[in-house]
Amino acid sequence: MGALTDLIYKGAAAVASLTETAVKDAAEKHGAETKIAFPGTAYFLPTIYAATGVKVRTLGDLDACVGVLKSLITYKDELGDALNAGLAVAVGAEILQSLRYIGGAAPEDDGGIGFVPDPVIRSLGVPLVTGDIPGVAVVLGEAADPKTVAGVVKDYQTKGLLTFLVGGVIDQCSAEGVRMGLDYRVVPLGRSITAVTHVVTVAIRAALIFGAVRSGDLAGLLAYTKERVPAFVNAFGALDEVTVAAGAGAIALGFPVIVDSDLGDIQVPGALVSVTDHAETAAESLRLRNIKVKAKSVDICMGFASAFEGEIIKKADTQAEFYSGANPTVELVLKRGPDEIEDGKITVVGPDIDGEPLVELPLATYVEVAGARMQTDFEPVIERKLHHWFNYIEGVMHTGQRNLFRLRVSRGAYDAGFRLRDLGKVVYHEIMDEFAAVADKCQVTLVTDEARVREILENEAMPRYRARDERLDAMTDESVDTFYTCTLCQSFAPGHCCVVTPERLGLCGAVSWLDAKATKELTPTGPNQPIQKSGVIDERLGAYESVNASVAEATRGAVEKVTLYSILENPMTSCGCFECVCGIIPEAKGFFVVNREYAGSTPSGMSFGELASMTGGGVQTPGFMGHGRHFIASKKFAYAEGGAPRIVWMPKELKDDVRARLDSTVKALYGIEGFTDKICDETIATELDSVLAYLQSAGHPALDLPDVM
Ligand code: SF4
Ligand code: NI
Ligand code: CU1
Repeated sequence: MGALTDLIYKGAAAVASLTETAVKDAAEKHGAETKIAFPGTAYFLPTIYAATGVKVRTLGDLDACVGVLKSLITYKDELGDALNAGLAVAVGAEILQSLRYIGGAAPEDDGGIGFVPDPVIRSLGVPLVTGDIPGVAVVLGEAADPKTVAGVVKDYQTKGLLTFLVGGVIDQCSAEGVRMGLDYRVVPLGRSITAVTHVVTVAIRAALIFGAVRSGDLAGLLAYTKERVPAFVNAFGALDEVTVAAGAGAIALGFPVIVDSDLGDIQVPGALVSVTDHAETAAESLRLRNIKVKAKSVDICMGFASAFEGEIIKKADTQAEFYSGANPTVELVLKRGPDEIEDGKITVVGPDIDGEPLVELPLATYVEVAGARMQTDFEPVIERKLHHWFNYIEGVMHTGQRNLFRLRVSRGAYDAGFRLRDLGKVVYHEIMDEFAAVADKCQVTLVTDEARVREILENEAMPRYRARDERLDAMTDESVDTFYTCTLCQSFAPGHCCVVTPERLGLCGAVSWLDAKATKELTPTGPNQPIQKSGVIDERLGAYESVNASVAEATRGAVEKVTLYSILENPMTSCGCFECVCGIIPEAKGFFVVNREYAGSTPSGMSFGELASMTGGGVQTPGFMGHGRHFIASKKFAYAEGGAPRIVWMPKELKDDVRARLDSTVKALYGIEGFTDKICDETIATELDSVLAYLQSAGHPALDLPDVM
């Protein structure tokens, strides 16, 4: 053990003295009062804040932190104490990186994106809980042979992992043609080893955002990252003591460190492991962190993985395009009787994608599913998946749905032999895999013949879409006798449970009542459990005894009372991955709503990130509530407080997105025309006085309502 602890202490001491000097120099140069903050976070310097509760705001605040840092380095020949020294390195690295952002300046280029803002972490919630992103890899150092590190990173990419790169590996991967960026799930953080802090703070903020871990609770923090953040570290190349000490910090957080040099007997089983054969690095890393990758194997010539979902195909690289703006297009999934279709039959009707690019064609993706447990309600649930499945194909890009979409096949894919039939293979394979419980048989037809596509569009698809929309519109909370819990996010937010009703989708925006119903059918003991609606306590609040009982059970007593329609009285809890958050503006007698994508300020003086930090982790915070975009135009939004007419401020983009539905809801319920235009946005005002002035001049109905609280 001696050799390892020696290295860790040496590295930690080096970082400590480096940090101390840098802080002193910065304070002398800029003054102790100078502001210091990472961009886009409500958690100050997250490691320091989470571990100690200290809110660093100025350079002067850092002195005390350097003191804490040094106190963590108490020399003892015990690995436990040495791990504390590793945490000291995490603190030191965070301070050193924060100095790059002095006074809100954009930092010098370090070859990566640097600090990861809170909204990005929140957006990762759903893919992480669904296993779409099965884990997080941190790849650092500089490989002896660039091909080896690029190979490992590409392997993670095809498995859907989120990989962060630190150090020389960034340039090595880039030279080897690894595609990078959040969309490709390979994120370069920076060339300096201290840039590793930017992934450490992601794990730490996950504990604060989703886990309701309180700042200052170091033990709770370490337990959370160890149990719930599926991350590990791969260190390439020669190891200096600073890298080893940083590795000790990772181990303290519960992340195994796999190095490609031979550590001999200083290895620590399960925590610090040598894997010298690069062909084994990925598999061994996943095994050590117990990460299971959902195998996706379709017999097509191109890659097929969730990691390709964000791939963009430019027009110049496109072999064939199917675009509603140019040709009729349609996607339709239909339920059929068992004798009406032939399982596994894939048919192409009309010309394939051969010819000089750009080949432009109509397209109908016509999918028929039969099964004893198949329901017409599942048609749209499966149909919406087509978008994701097509995007998972390397060399295929898909946007939109139903009769309005754009699908591109790249020239690379075409040259490799990809043809229309392969789209059918993917659809068939995925339906039989993901929807195995309801699909006994499936048949896929791809039509490019224009007359036939038009026929399907006009005679079958449009009437079917209309019928579904009518059913959705008619489907109210009153018209059903079952709601559903959703506890998918409990892997990150153990105390949280969503209640999903026809008029209130999950706060992530990804789970509607129909989705929940389908999931219950597909995995009976899964995350969506039915709640029989009974024991009305208060209709206006949406309070039910059965809902309370189910939520109490699902949260193991953490939440005992929840209302479906109130923001002020026992509002639903949030996990952290909500699309929007709302809060009160008492002076305007209303609520404002802000979406995750909006980076500016709101009339509350706070940004989305700051507001979001007021709620989450399964805790009820009356007055603040996370919710889905779609919920804004629901007749049940803030119903107990007076409904949608209470909305006084939203970012412009959000207004435009919900306008049509919101206008019609408010008109139907309250008889008010053109309501969305009465809502203020950032292009009009964000300062309270000017917001109030606008609401007055627009005749906003909230001003005539009683005080909101
Ligand atoms: Fe998570 Fe709620 Fe969405 Fe379920 S509905 S995935 S619990 S946010
Ligand atoms: Ni998607
Ligand atoms: Cu969530």
